[in-house]
Amino acid sequence: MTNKTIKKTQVCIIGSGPAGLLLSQLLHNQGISSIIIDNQSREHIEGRIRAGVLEWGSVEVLEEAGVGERMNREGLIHDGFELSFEGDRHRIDLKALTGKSILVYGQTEITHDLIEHRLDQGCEIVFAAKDVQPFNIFSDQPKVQFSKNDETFEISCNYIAGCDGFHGISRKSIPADQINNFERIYPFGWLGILVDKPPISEELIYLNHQRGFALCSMRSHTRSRYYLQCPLSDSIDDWSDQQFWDELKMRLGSDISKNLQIGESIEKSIAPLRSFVVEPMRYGNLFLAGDAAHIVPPTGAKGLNLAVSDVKVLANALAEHYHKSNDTYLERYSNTCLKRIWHSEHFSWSMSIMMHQLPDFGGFEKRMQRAEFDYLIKSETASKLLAEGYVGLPIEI
Ligand code: RFL
Ligand code: PHB
Repeated sequence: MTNKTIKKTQVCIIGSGPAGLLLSQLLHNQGISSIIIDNQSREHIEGRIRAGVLEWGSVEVLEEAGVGERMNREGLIHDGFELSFEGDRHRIDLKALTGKSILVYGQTEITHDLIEHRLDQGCEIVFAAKDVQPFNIFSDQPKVQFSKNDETFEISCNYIAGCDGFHGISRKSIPADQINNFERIYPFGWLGILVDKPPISEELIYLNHQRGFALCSMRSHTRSRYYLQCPLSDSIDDWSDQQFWDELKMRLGSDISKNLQIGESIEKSIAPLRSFVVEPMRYGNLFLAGDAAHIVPPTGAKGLNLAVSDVKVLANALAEHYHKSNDTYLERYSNTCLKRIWHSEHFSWSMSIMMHQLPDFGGFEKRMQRAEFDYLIKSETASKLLAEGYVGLPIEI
């Protein structure tokens, strides 16, 4: 028989992305213990380039969690963004239309800040764990087993939080007949590039050109992030930096691209676009949160923000359980989250459809896209609707 090291905690968290780390931090602030297990190394996790835009509601949760110091110092407040459609430009004034702004601060930085905080406070984060497996999910003593350096470990807990992203093990551990999946896969991807050059513009630009979608974003005043819609069959080897810049310039047009500063890429990657939701987000004592439960296409910048709102709801529900023996919040966790999730799913889906070139779109559908854009220009009500979706609904717990 092989030896097993057994540990105990109140909440075992699978996944050390923003959802898992922030949940652990919010629980710690409520005096609730957790252990985090991830199958990737710390270097890999801290090196991933992902989201860049935070809703104000997310900023407030991160501040409340105690990890807002660097974010508030280095993050860039944006009061609006720009849409460009076949060369016609329209600014969405978020501040004037909704009273709210967004914060440009990289997910990479949030993850780094959270890992530092959690380790400083003595939280156990197991990186590079192998064969992570939740079991006894339906009992009042669920467990998570994994191995590391040829040793086997078992974490015994009250609850498991499945924060292990779309490809994680948590959702897959739920019997298929106990959940419903809703999915749409888009017939294109986003090719992203990171470059140490000042951004092309002070605000983000989302652009639909007949050659495809493009996005001009940033991480700071000296670091820019650009995306191009590309065929799913492309690989990053098909795109030299020069090819990327040439294609971006064509889509931006001379008016916008005159401010483009190009350079050698420091990261390049292709991401597929998907909409996905699982219902419900709970099975026994396993709670799913973040990308483990839902995916949005990145066009609306919602994925990270949904991860933040899920774990805010979950941390509150667990605090009600531990401190007030009140389980009503845990019971309604899935329904509470799904309302906000479906709103963001709809927003991300509709913004994606308006701003991309879809291979099966003919003349009729293209005129529908144009009509939607023209309506945004003409109608403050239409712009306000888009602005409200972009800054995000309030987080209700
Ligand atoms: P993550 O970040 O994927 O973290 C999951 C963690 O689980 C680990 N893991 C496992 N651990 C143990 N056992 C297993 N079997 C495991 N399998 C996986 C992984 O190693 C990882 O550490 O999920 P989380 O925490 O739910 O966070 C979600 C966000 O990462 C995601 O929604 C956003 O990045 C999406 N997103 C954006 N969201 C925004 O809100 N604003 C944006 O501007 C934005 N831009 C983007 C994006 C996502 C993009 N890509 C790469 C798809 C731009 C892009 C290009
Ligand atoms: C990013 O900067 O990575 C980014 C910004 C806005 C989006 C998606 C990604 O909608």
